Amino acid sequence: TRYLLTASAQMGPIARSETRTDTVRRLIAMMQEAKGRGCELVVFPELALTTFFPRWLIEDEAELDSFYETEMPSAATQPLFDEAARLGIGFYLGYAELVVEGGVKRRFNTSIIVDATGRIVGKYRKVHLPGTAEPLGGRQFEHLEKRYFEPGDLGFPVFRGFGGVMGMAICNDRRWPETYRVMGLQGVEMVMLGYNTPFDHGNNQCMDSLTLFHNHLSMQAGAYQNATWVVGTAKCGNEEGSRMGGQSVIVAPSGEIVAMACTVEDEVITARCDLDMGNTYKTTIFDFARHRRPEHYRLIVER
Ligand code: CDT
Repeated sequence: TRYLLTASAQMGPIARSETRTDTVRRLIAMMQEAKGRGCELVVFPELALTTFFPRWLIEDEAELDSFYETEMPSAATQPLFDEAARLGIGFYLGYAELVVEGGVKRRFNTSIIVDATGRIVGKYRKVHLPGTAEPLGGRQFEHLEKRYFEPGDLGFPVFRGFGGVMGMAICNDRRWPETYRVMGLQGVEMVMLGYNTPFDHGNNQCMDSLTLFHNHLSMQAGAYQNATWVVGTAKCGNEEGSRMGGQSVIVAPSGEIVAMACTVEDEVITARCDLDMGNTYKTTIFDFARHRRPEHYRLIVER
């Protein structure tokens, strides 16, 4: 057994007016709680440093830029890294990333893994961007991720750390089986992901009423079918009038939920995750080398 005591640090809403310093303080408080409960790793949400700004059409470039990080860590986020090193705890953090390459601005919806010494050991950029590039109009909130980010260009890498094989995804990625399978083929043992999921995202009452069901369905299926732990962490509650789902979870390789948040506020949940648990599945029903038939899956990459 390889036990990894893991925390999911769900966040309640972040107001548009909340400063990075205030938000980092909230993250640090939850990191301390996680460490106090013996955890070695804490998973924060997607875009955990600001409000979920893709809900608005923001035409002023300087205003838009203010939601992105141009360096990581920065003066505002350094205290989180310092506290991680002081406590000896690692973390996953989602944030909006702005890089300038050849004089051109590039924007990504990004996450990092930071080890227990405060060093960045892995980076991922969200591949599946939901929503639209142009505002749809006629609705209270837009979902403009396709406008504000380009698709990630790093694939789905895995990283050795915390005694196992670690992977990352971000929000909408969790709904796609390919996300987990690409990491599953690299032997992933824990997938960390953060999400911001508004209840009105489908603009269809039937679909929207199943928001929390689909949240768990996706992560439980991904975990089971790839024999991996999944740690899904929400930013949730009523954020600037947009209601978002919570129910952050830690899912075992069996597909079972072993911990779940019961508020839509800042809340830390924890589980003792045995990274060896997936081996039972990886050597039997999901022994990929013996049972997969990739010659019949060509269509998946051709279309
Ligand atoms: N952040 C994010 O990816 N949210 C989407 C919902 C919006 S779909 C327009 C999700 O898949 O949860």
